[in-house]
Amino acid sequence: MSKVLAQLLEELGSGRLRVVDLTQPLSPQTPLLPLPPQFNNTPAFKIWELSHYDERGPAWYWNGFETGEHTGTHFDAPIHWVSGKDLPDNSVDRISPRKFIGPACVIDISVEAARDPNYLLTPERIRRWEDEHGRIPVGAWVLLRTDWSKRKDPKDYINATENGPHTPGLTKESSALLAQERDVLGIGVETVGTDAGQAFTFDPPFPNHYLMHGSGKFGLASLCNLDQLPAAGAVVVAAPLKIVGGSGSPLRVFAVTP
Ligand code: 23J
Ligand code: MN
Repeated sequence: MSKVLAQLLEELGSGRLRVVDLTQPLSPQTPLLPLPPQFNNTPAFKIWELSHYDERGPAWYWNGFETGEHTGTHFDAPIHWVSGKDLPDNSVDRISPRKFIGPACVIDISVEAARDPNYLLTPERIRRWEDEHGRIPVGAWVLLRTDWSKRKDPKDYINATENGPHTPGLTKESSALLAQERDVLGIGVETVGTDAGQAFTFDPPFPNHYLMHGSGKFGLASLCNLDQLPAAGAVVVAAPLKIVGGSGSPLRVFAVTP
């Protein structure tokens, strides 16, 4: 075995490296992105029992399930957005598995988001992170820590008023910087989608989706446990289901961290 792989297993075994689950539970109660009512919305997760060691299957338990591609903790592929529709290898089944693993850069805006639920990450805030931790490397996952996943009541998590949801996100200048000048794998967030709650009112609408996916970058939504990661030094593994032509998929996301 290669020396690094042997050392990886050794350090996982000894506890010098830890695996942190960044995935929220997937159930019919999982909160959903509320799009304006003129649009189709993603369906809730559904699950039904096929047998439970009974007459329907005496020695086995299993379920069927049905879900939206963008329900719960999920991956966004470039084909999800009109700006990425003609890019090569833009659906989940065609993405190289090499891109399912990359270093994590965790930008903590939890203080700003607690003060202002509509807070948007600025390029200045990104540059401040880089002054402290070094330049965001090519192929990194930029994870936006907002502590939003600690809002356990779906009402507080979605945080909607009569004019729509109020949740933090990125300015379009930040999305452009990360996609075009840093060549990241993508952006991961704790909120229900990778755009801010009010982003349907922005120009262009949902600018993070528009800019990221237009540059062939990915998204991860509804992450948790970002508070257990260092600002730099962890590695994220995020491998979506191989749905043929799929625009995204629910998935298990984890980080390996010192
Ligand atoms: C469709 C339209 C707007 C948004 C989204 C999907 C998502 O957040 C998503 O899950 O990709 S904001
Ligand atoms: Mn999505």
